[in-house]
Amino acid sequence: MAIPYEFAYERPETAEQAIKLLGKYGKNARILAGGTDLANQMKQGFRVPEILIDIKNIKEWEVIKMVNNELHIGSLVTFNDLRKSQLIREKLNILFEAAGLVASTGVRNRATMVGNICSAVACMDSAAPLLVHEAVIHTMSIDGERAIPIQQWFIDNRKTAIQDNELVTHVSIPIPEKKYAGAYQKMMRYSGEDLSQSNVGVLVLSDNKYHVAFGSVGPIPKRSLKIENLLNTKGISKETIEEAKAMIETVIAPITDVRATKEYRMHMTKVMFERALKSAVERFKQPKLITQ
Ligand SMILES: Cc1cc2nc3c(=O)[nH]c(=O)nc-3n(C[C@@H](O)[C@@H](O)[C@H](O)COP(=O)(O)OP(=O)(O)OC[C@H]3O[C@@H](n4cnc5c(N)ncnc54)[C@H](O)[C@@H]3O)c2cc1C
Repeated sequence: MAIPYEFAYERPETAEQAIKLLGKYGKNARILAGGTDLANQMKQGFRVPEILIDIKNIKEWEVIKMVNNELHIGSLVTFNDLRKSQLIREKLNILFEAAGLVASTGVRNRATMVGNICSAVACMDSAAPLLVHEAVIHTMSIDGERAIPIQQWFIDNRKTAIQDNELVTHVSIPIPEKKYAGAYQKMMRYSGEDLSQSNVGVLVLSDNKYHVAFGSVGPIPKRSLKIENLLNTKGISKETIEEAKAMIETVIAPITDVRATKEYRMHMTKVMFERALKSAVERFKQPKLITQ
């Protein structure tokens, strides 16, 4: 299916050129990264921009790097870049794991992590890992720069805190000073190219602290401070895990759609939470690089 209308196309070489164009066209412009979501949205008429601003020539945004105690992931970093990065494998094992479960190699070669959180479709795979790691989204516009904590980024299904004249330059993730380990669980109808029916991320930190986030089971992915408080205060035991699983009923709000019923999502999210928690605890106790 072709895109059934005309639009202008610009490919700026620098961040300054890109934000100037965005400042000029505002809500009539769309940033183009990998295009895996945007091309479909334009074909279906869900997005009808006057101009596409293709950012792929802005090489500084292809980078994954450590800056002091933060890991920075540029807005052109694809899911396969994440998979190839030793830094991600060593420092953000949960994101490495989630990236490997996104679609297929072909899609992962083009799809960026930043495009994923800008599309903000509830079933996205990068949200739970970024939520448990308390990532910060960095934006730029002709009015200046903003740093938005990921907890404030997702406003509704497909709606984020970004303004019409802003683009995302990178995401920063603070690396905990002490030992930590994460685990990600994704449920899909079949292995391979499918969106998640439900997903769970768990991060185990030193001093018996836990971060827990859920995706695909409500309009926006979210962290549950309630479940975290329970685990932080009572520790991990068979009883607390059962208590936390019961609590999930009050935390998530799954719907029935073509991919699963709400009852199945609710049941399986509890199962996946337990698997993710146990796996993260195991990795915390016996750290080793994951390969899958
Ligand atoms: C067949 C298929 C299977 C898929 N399977 C999965 C899956 O299993 N899991 C999953 O999570 N996702 C999946 N996806 C969706 C995933 O490919 C996208 O969400 C992707 O990550 C978006 O990145 P992109 O670079 O392609 O963004 P684009 O399509 O270029 O852009 C997406 C949106 O983000 C905006 N945008 C992009 N970059 C910026 C920026 N720097 N600043 C401001 N706005 C920006 C664009 O304007 C657009 O609105 C799948 C897609 C396809 C086609």
